[in-house]
This record gives sequence, C-alpha cells and structure tokens, in this order.
Amino acid sequence: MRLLTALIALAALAVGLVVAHQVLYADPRLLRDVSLKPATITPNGDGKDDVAELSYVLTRNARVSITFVGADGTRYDFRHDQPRSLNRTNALSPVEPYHVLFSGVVNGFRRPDDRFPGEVVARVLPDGDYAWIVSATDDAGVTEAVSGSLQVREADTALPELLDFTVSPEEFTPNQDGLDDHTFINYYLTRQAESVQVYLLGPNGERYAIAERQRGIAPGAPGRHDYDYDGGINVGLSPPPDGTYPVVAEAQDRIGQRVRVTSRLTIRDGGIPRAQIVATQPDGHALQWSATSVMISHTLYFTLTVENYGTVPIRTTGPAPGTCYDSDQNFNRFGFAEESGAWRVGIDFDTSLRNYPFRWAVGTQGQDLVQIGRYWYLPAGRRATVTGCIRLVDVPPRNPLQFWAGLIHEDVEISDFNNRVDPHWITVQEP
Ligand SMILES: [Ca+2]
Ligand SMILES: [Ca+2]
Repeated sequence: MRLLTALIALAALAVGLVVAHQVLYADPRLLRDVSLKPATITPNGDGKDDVAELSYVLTRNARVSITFVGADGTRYDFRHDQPRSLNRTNALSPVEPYHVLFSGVVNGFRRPDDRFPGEVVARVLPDGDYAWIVSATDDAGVTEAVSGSLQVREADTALPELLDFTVSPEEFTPNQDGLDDHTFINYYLTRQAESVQVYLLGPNGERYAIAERQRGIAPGAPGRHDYDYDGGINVGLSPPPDGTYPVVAEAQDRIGQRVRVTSRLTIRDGGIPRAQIVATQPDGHALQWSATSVMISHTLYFTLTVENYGTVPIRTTGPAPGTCYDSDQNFNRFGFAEESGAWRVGIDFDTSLRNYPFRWAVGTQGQDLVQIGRYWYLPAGRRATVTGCIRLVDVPPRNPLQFWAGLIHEDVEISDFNNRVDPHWITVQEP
C-alpha cells in the first residue's frame, strides 16, 4: 500500500514536471528573451566596451542567423543558418539562454577603398548605426526574427594585410639531394598581427604547417617575413605526398579580423633518402677485402653492396667503382670534391689524415645508376655492388691497422649505422 502511494506520488511529480515544461513554453514564440548589451561598442582592442553580449532562448530546435544591417541597407553576416537545439528547461532548473560574444567582427566583406588583393575572411564593422537581427527557422519552416540597434564607434578597421605573397621556386624536390631541396615563402605584413599561419592545404583539408625562419623581426610584427621550407625533412618529417598544393597564409589581429592569401607549390620526388651498406658478402660481412696482409706498393681490393631502401632516388658523384687510389691520395685527386646532397661509399683507416679520404660512386652509370637531368641516381629499392682499390704506397705509423667502410651523405650526415662499418685488420709488409 505504501509502495503504491509512493508510485502515485512519483507519477504526480512526473506529470507536474511535464506540465511545468509545457507551462514554461506555453508561449508559442520560437525565439524569446533576445537582447544585445551594451548597445554601443568601441571595437579597438583597448579592453573597454570592445565586446557586446547577445542572448536568446530557443523553444524548439532551429537554424539561427545573426545579421547586422547598416544605415545604407548593407547586410553583414555574423552567423548564417547555424543549427541550434532548443534551450532545455523544467520546473527544477531555470532556462539558460544562449550567450554569444560579439566583438564587432563579422564575415569578411569588401570596402570601396580596399587595395588588399587577398581574401578578407573576417572584418570589423566600420563606425555607424546598425540594426541587429536574430532570426530562427524551426524544423517545420516557421521563421521568427527579433531586432534591435547597435552603435559602433572608434572601430579599428585597418586590416593586417599580407602583401607580396610569393612562393619561389613554385616547384621543388625535397629529398636532400642538394638540388631544389628548398622553397622560399615571403610576405610583407602591414600591421601587428596576433598570429600568422602559413601552411600547405592537403586534398582532405589537412594542413602542413610551415615554420617561420627566425630572424630579427618577431613573428606577427609589421614588416617582411620569410620562410625556408624543405618539406619538413630537417625536423625528421616526411614531406607531403608529391603533388600540387595551395599554399595559404592567414593573419589575424587582436580584434579578430582575418585575411588570407593563397599561392601554389608543387612537390616532386619528395621524401627522406635512406640507404645503407648491406651484409651480403659470402662470409657474412658487409665489406670484403682481397687480403688481410699486403706488401708495400701492392694493392688492396674491396667489395661491398649499397642498398637504397627509401622511397626516393639518391644522388651520387664519382669516381666510378673500380677506381684505384694511392694510399696518400684522396677523392679530390680525381676531380670529385665533396658535393652537398651526394652519397658516396668511403673507405677510411686508423691513421688517415681526413675523414674517408677514398670515396666512390654508389653504383655504376648505366648499370645500377639512372640519369636524372645532369646527375646520376641509385633508384629507390635498388642495390648496387661497389668495388675499389687502394695501393699501399708507404708503411703506416700504426701497423697492423684497421680499414672500414662508410656511406656518406655529403654535407648532410653520416648516420651512425653507416659509419665505421665492418672494420678489418690489415697488415702492411715491407719487403
Ligand atoms: Ca574599446
Ligand atoms: Ca632535391
């Protein structure tokens, strides 16, 4: 019996809540309690009256637009057809209206005296008297609108313009081969911005951010800014996939005005180069020598195999495999100085005067290597056998001594796993 009483009481309460809900929204209006305060704003970022607060209550789900209309009839969109759910309420919790902060900034529009060639994404209303209109359309297509007035005074209307936006070159090959590995992005910013973002825009809207080069001028400060873009390789990132991308720069100022400029950039043969010396010799070693002991003035021969296990071709120079050095020579002897971005096989030994004095191409032209432009490359996924020889012309200060191999990416790095590969003891004998 007591249980039944309790159930009846609960049911009554539930009915009461539903009734309360209905009573609260017995008013058939879709939009209620609409206000914008204060009625005058001075959007200049000085912290005083910069922002007004717009409030409203929806009694049904609706799409909401907020528009400002100037004295000359010009309409400025702030929100357009945005879906919003009704403000839920019942007898126990009072309705909590929507609150929207309005800083005077509306969707971008052009003014007759504009010289800025890019897109104005968001812009402050110029000084003037405006009507604001909040309109809502429910799922049944019923539309209601409420309006009031707003004065804008002392608006700071200058835009943070991005002028002279250039990408040069417009096509590059970020793959660390020393050729066209960088592109340079440049603009002139006309006034202080809170932020400037520069990015490549991918086909699915993804953004590849490009960092500003640190110089005397601070990011966001008025003046000329430049960016040196290598596809992200120098921070260990793979470049975006090959293709043509919009390059976008967006500046935003402290009151929320935003502008955007766009250019284009093509990436070709992009990727992080990866190569190694592989252990493929019959004895399980990476480096095979013709002897462990050699008479003075006689010649040592070696064989090793290089593998390009990356996704981009690696560039090389000479001399060709099979070339023979005297032990007191180095690679300059054959006219092949170090070249930024080129890969070479090197041999080094304990008492050498410089790093890897004996160097060879990472394959043979027309056999392992393919020509791209004026240069020779070992294609992705390919292996090449490299041979070479060194004629021992004098007895080294240490004897026996170790000889080892390396795979050098000139002016970039010798990665740890490609350095001091497979050292062997060699004895040089005098007659
Ligand atoms: Ca102000
Ligand atoms: Ca390149």
